[in-house]
Amino acid sequence: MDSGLRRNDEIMNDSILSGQLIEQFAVFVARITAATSTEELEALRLEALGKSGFYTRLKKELGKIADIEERKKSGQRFNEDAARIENELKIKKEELAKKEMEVRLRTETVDVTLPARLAPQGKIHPVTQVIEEITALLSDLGFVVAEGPDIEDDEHNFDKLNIPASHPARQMHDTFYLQGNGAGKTLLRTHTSPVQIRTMRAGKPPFRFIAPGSTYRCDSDITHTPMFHQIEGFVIDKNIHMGHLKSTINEFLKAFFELDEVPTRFRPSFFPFTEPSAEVDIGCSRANGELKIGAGQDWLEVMGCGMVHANVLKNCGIDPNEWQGFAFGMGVERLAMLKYGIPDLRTFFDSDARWLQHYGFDPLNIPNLVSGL
Ligand code: 2U9
Repeated sequence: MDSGLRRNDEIMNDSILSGQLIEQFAVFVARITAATSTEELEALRLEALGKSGFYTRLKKELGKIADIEERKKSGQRFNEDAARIENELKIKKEELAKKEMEVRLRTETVDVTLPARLAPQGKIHPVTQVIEEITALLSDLGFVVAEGPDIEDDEHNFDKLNIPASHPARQMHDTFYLQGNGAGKTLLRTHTSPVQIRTMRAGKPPFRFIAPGSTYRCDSDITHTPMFHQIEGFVIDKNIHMGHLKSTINEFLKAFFELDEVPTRFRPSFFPFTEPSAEVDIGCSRANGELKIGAGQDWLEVMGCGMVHANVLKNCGIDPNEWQGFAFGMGVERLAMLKYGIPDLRTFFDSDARWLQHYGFDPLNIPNLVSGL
């Protein structure tokens, strides 16, 4: 009795499954044929063959068919149906994609006369630009670039530059000390001059290089920022004298300000690392409150310079009776302000993108003397 009942249930179950298979196949084929868009077709594909689609679910049920013959028949039919559905989907997809493309080609237009939408373009900061310009034109006078660390020690920043601990010049530099006291304390370099010390100690004369870079002084007002930039020029060779210094600076200033003539005045001054020392003024006019460089009755200080002090050479193992040289130093921001009419030093480091758009320079336009500054 029991076994008779189970048999009836099984027959019932088997016929439900094969009935579903036959019925759903016809339904899917009809729906695929009627589909009008690729989105609708994709939804149908998921419904039939997707992870929880009809055929995927049914596959798990097939194994439960009790009658072996029936299971075989249903399995075969299942495989054929699933493959045919997949094929129908593919054919329909191509047909619909073609139709949709035809509609787009008929209806969508491109106005080729519209202005292009330009990608926002970054700008080169005036400090970078001026360093590039000065590097380009001094490289034409035979200078190469030397670099050194921003974090220095007393020895390279002061001692070797003829600025001993007791020297009042140390107070002139408002130094950011980082750690330690006495010998070996670290600091943020107050000028790029330690680069010259390191370069001299690492090599042998002659030398002809520039040292551009960031420098730091604990000072902040309308004309000072705690971080600023310097470029120093440095020449050590045989029989170098003040004439070489003056002609180099004169040529440099004419090239930098892009003028045929720039009157200069070398005013005696003092730096511990040069002797004699001078400050360099250029001729200008300030008529009607407008600064004009290169002409007029006024003077404007632009840089400092001098012959390298014999003590500095000795400190670096160089015999001052055999080798002499000159050095000059300038503030990059100051030169950028003068050349490009930037009125306020503090705006250089405000990180205001509008300021940079206004005062910045186009990238990929590296200056050189052939294509011009
Ligand atoms: C060594 C020997 C000599 C570098 C020099 C100056 C004069 C100078 C200032 C200009 C404006 C710094 O940025 S600023 O405030 N610099 O006036 N610099 S001579 O002389 C050196 C450097 C290194 C070993």
